Amino acid sequence: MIRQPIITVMGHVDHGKTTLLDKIRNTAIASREAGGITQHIGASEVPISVVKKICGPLLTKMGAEITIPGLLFIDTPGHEAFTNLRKRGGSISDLAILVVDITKNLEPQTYEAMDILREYKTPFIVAANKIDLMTGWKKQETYSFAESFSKQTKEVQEQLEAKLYSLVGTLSEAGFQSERFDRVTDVKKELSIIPLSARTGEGVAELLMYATGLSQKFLEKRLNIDINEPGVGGIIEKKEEKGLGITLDVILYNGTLHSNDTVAFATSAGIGTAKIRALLKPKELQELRESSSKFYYVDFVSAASGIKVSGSGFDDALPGSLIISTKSPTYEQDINAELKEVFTTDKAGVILKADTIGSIEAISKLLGSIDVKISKKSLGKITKRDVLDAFSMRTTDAHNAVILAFNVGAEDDAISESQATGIDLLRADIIYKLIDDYKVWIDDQRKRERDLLEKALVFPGKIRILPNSAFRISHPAVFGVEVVSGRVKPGYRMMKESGEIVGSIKEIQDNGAGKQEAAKGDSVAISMEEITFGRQVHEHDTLYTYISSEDIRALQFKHADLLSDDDKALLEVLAQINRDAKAQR
Ligand SMILES: Nc1nc2c(ncn2[C@@H]2O[C@H](COP(=O)(O)OP(=O)(O)OP(=O)(O)O)[C@@H](O)[C@H]2O)c(=O)[nH]1
Ligand SMILES: [Mg+2]
Repeated sequence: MIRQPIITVMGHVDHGKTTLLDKIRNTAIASREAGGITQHIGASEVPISVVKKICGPLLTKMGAEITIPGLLFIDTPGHEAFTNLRKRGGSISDLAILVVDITKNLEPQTYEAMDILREYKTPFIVAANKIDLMTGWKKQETYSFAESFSKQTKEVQEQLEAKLYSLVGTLSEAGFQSERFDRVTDVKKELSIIPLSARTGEGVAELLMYATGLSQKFLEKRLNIDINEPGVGGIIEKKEEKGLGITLDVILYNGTLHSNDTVAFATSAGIGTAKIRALLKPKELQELRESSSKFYYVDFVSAASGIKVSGSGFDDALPGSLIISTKSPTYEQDINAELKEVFTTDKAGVILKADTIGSIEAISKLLGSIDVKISKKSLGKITKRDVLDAFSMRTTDAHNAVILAFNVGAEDDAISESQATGIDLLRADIIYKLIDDYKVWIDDQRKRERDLLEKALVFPGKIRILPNSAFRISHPAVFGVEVVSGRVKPGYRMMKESGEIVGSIKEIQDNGAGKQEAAKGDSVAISMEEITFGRQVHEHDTLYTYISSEDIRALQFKHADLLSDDDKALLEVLAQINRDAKAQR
């Protein structure tokens, strides 16, 4: 049997994913969403009859006989859900539609979506949405872009072409060759851009024609399934439903699931199993994520399908996990393999917490791509144990001692422990934001380390004692100096050109105010406890910071990035003084 292709709609927030599906289904789900934002993964089946009605004669234009029974669309709230639908051994999404608001071009989540699509080698079509917002656009009563476009004025057409041209440019910068669909010569090498309006419907015919045609032409093998096989799918959401208890929203992508099957899935403690009590299917063109009142009970369901599964024992099921009928002889192996792959960690690294297996998987991949190691991955709130584990990572590398948490809160004692230990908790509910926060954190960390290092290191300095500037002769001696090169700080030991150490700087003052450092060009007063002015030091004397030969080498080779050219030259002078003094002794 040929199953329906699973087509995931992705893209930046508000670019029109749900509205596009509404147009295809003739529903109005987007307008009912709280805050106008999609917060759950959706799934809905569009039978081929509806596709045919929208496309008309266009449908056969791609030259393939249409045998697929319809399209199973997955609506996503941004990127996160997408990886939830990915399973070991291949993705359950056969094809994707990347929705781009043509008035805005590419945005962060668009890029993130493209990264994910590239990573999983998922073929996709670009829907250049909101063409009706072109100034002067005259809405036409048609689903066909070609027809509507031909009826627009030359100015409007040019305006749209310019927008598309810019889109092609940014897509190319992102590494994807693309063209307006009717100019694509090889669909395997170039992305097809379909200009459309989810609001008016113009262009939806071409979109469906491409989605159907590409599936039929290139995915046929993949869509061939044996419905007698045990059902295999992915858990996209776990929800409490009135009268049903904890239910699972599942995308079934292989085989058949029966209403009396026992199914296995991943839990944080390993493999869990539960007996299905009821299988509920949304009616045609209805959304899986909508209220279950629009569902009907079925005895069995075959792939591909979005279904709600109810039964007792799903409480521990991890969203994002595989769900497999235990009739499958390999269910244990399959789930264990998945758990192992997702939860494999490094010996040393940051600590990752997330809400679903899918997000653990996605964030792990993204962190891996910037060479960040992870020492612990787990689901759920940040616990005190996590903070302690992060703390113990300090011994490996200070940059490992941090917790990255996606879409989860923190236990109270975890927060107090983090404050006590100084372990930072980076929390975000957008994946790329979490990664960005981590990058910022690392930069801060490096800067702080550098500051600390700068404080701890002794840098070269050369000062000259000013004439008529002795404020005090001794206990301590206080006199004016000019910093000729480098810098001096309280605590620095000073020596003469001969290498003889005269004492250390006690304080630096500038017009009566204490200073932590005086740099080249500054004239300041310094105090030194051990000397008597006029005896060990005199007007016009030059003094140098004493730095041991080993420390000079350490500065030159390990911390060269902290040195100016002047510093480097002065270090050479200091090294020479050390050598001469040693030869004298
Ligand atoms: N003018 C115009 N507005 C559109 C079009 N498509 C969507 N919109 C509007 O854009 C806004 C966002 O649309 P949604 O469909 O909710 O966007 P979405 O991509 O599903 O958003 P999330 O699911 O939250 O990521 C709504 O106000 C829509 O009415 C279009 O083609 N033309
Ligand atoms: Mg939406």
